[in-house]
Amino acid sequence: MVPRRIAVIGVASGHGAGDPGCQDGSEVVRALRFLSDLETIDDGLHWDEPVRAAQPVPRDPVDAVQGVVTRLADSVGGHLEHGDFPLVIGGDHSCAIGTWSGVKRVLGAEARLGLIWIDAHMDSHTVATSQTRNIHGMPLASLLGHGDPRLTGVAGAGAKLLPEDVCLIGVRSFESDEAVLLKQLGVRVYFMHEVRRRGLAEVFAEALSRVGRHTRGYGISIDLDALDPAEEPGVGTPVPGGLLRADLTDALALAHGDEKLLAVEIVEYNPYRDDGFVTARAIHDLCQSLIGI
Ligand code: NNH
Ligand code: MN
Ligand code: MN
Ligand code: MN
Repeated sequence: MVPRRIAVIGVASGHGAGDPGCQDGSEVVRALRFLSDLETIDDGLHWDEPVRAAQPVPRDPVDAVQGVVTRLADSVGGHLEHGDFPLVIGGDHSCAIGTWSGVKRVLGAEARLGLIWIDAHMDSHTVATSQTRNIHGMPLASLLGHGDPRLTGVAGAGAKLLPEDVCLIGVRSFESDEAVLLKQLGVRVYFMHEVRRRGLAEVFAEALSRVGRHTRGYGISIDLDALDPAEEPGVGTPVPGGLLRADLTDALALAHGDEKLLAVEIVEYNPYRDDGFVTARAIHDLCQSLIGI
């Protein structure tokens, strides 16, 4: 594999979440040097200054998130164009709109982008269907072209992903409207019960082949609440019955060194709920298995 510099882009925003504590997640990981042993691999690892909302922060959260994700899309796209490997650390999951719109902008209109979405949730609401109105429950719908045009139009109008190029893994908490949308679109959802029955490694390998099949490349979006909260406390919306860290690191190793892996994001880290920085260590372990030696 061509050595690439890893560009870590923190997102200092919780404007899409009910609990905004994740806005400080990336800076805690940076300040406490949880990724420092990855600094020596390949062409090194470099932290950007975090992406934030415009000041003063717009009162409408959709406007606040739009500002964050527009800047993030520019940053991710710019790094890709320079040959860096973007590693986005959230922030709440609404940042996915920026990460993957930025990658898609660089690929261009013709090339398809695949995405593996690892999450306890579906994140496939629109403003019209969401009960909480929290934008971190909407980014996947938005990337598929559904929802508020301020979010679907980031880095170019229209859908950034085709339904058949997307897989969700680890889902166990959702509302009916978002499930109906994904079913209508034909998006493959590996619910937690299927993961438990078949094993994460088998499911993940199948997802990799699906997102790589008709695409130029693919990304991986990891919401830390996919992991089991008994093991990983540092998330804003824990849901019991999740993935084990060891199983996820083993599965992610299947994508290690894959030329078609274009970018990774790890989101929803809430340091205020992370007693003993257990989940910060999970971020390290996930990165290690994806991009370490
Ligand atoms: N589905 C819920 C909502 O829309 C929860 C979303 N929370 C997340 N998503 N953390 O990953 O508010
Ligand atoms: Mn940089
Ligand atoms: Mn989630
Ligand atoms: Mn999520």
